Amino acid sequence: MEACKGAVFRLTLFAFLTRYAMCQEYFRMGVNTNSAEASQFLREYDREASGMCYRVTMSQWRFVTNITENNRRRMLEELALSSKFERLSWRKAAAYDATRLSDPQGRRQLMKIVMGSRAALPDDKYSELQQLITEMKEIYNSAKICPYGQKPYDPHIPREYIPEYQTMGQTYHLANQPYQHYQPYTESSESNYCDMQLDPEISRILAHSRIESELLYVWKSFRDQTGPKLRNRFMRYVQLANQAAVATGYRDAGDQMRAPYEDQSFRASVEEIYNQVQPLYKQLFTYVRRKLVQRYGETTVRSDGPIPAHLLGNMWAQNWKSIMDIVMPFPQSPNVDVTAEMLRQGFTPLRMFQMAEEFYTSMGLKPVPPEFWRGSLLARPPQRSVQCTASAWDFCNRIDYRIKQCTEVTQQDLVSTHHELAHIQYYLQYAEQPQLFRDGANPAFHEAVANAATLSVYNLPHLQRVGLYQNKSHDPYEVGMNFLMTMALEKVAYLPFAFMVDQWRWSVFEDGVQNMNTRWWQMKLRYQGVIPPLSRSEGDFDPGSKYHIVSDQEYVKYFLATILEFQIFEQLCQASGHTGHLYECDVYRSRDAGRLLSEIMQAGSSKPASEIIKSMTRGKTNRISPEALVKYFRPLELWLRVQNRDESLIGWNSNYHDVALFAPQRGQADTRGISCIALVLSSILTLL
Ligand code: X8Z
Ligand code: ZN
Repeated sequence: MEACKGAVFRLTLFAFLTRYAMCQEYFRMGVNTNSAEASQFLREYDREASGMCYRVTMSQWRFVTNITENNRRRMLEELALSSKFERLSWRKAAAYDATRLSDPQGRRQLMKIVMGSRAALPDDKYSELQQLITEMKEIYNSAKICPYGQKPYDPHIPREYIPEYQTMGQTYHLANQPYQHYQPYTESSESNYCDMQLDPEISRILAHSRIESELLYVWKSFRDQTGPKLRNRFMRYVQLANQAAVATGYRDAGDQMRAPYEDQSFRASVEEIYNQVQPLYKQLFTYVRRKLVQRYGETTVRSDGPIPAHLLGNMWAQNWKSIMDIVMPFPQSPNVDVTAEMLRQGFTPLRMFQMAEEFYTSMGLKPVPPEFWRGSLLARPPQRSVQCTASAWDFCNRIDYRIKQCTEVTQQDLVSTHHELAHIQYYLQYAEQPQLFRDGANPAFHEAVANAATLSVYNLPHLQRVGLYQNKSHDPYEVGMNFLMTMALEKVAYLPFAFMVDQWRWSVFEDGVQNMNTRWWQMKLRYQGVIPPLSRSEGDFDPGSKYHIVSDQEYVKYFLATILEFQIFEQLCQASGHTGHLYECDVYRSRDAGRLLSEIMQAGSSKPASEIIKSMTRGKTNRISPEALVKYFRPLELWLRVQNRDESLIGWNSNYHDVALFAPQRGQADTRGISCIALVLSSILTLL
């Protein structure tokens, strides 16, 4: 289960960049320099914004924990009110020349209101943009596909993809849910027959089916149900988001999205980090590819080529942990999962949350308030429809904090419970900041802090300390490598994907919407080394298969969070006095680690992230650095190098056929009239 910070309110008023020294000439500011007036405005804003945030968050909570038409309507009404409030506040804030105000915290708050908003657009365009995003999200969320291989017959799927007879009735058993692989079609099931959604049905097939034709079918069908309906709306969205950004003083909407990082060479910084982790990724990639060649054969996976994107256990090839069965380093040693032990000891969702709370209080951090236990939804309620993705909620009144999680008694959910409670801890720690600063130091911080804490929870020493794992007579080296491989499939495999999503989005904002799908696959090939399993065209819109693209959520934060979580974890481990492998560190019961964590969290976004990193690393650096991640995986990297020693190529070679899968054909969506050959050549050149 993926986990997330809940309140969506901040997505509209998303944080921003102060770009301080520059902003006078760069942004059009107002003329009012009266500091007393500005302070008065900010005090009122703080009160009203907190109240507005409470109402919107409550309406969203009611909707996602009880999905009814009525709750949806109320939520939309509250969101409309909050949009009005945002526009009004923007106008008031933009009347000040923030750069001339004497109080630096006031300046920072004013800049936050003005620079993160799209309220500089005229009314009609602002509403159109909001409406487009709502529609795109609805199209995405309502995408459904038919089960594999039965009526209604899809003429686009070649004959060889019609299911093998012998797959009928095969059943996979997952953690708690038996999964029926093949549902024979009957007339009576027609009404809800084509009813498979991304979560959970389609994702489960991609994770657990090992039938190539079935993987291909769901991979393609989901894209057919999303991309083409989203493409034109997305193009208009790009136009309007760019207009809003320019009217606010940015070059384009990508520039505005990068602003909260307060780093003038942000793109170069991110690219440098990517380059530093690429060698590790290529080692992992090369080893995984060999295992896939062994599993699916050379005709499906070329032994020095890119990997077809449907074989990696995930719709976007972003998290490969579901193919651990194919790539496990030491299958004779266990891949530790304490689910069975938790069930044996009679764990319940409530006990899991109490245990996670004790993890934080053992470090001297805050217990959750009574309102948390009263208001949270910790298990799937019977007889009502709920959006089950785990999330942590701050109701903006310094009292009410909640988690929504349809908890099952599994190790995965135990980790998720600690992750969500870390978000709550963050909310509690920065609660005394003004509303505008109640957020992570930059957009990557919340996820990074939550994941840093969970890095401690996953590992064997911790599971032993809390009585969930007894050291059996297994080879500790083999158990360690299996553990690190699971972590690498989740974290290292993810990095190039998390990096490329916004590379693509920024390029669309910057260079325009022509050949969007080709450019998406160029980047997938260049950074991830994956290709589409069948031919794509500009009629497809594969970026639209990723929710964060259509819902206007920036993505590079997940790349940076994955890097930063290891950096934070290493600092916590140092503070706790840990020696030895980083992957074996447990910060449970360390007051010193708790003190450091609370220092990181307390400032919220009142200071630039660089200051927080500098004090966290005791002056060593003020930048996000991948050194700790590389160190964490070093033992696995050494093992991978040995496994890959006979490989002719670490990484991938792409050829004409790979690129032809997604380069536009002559005359198709090639607005500049470049011939097919020229485009294929230029694609190959870009890859070099
Ligand atoms: O979007 C999410 C969470 C909400 S913050 C479900 N995640 C990213 C994704 O799904 O792509 C968590 C991992 C990365
Ligand atoms: Zn999270």
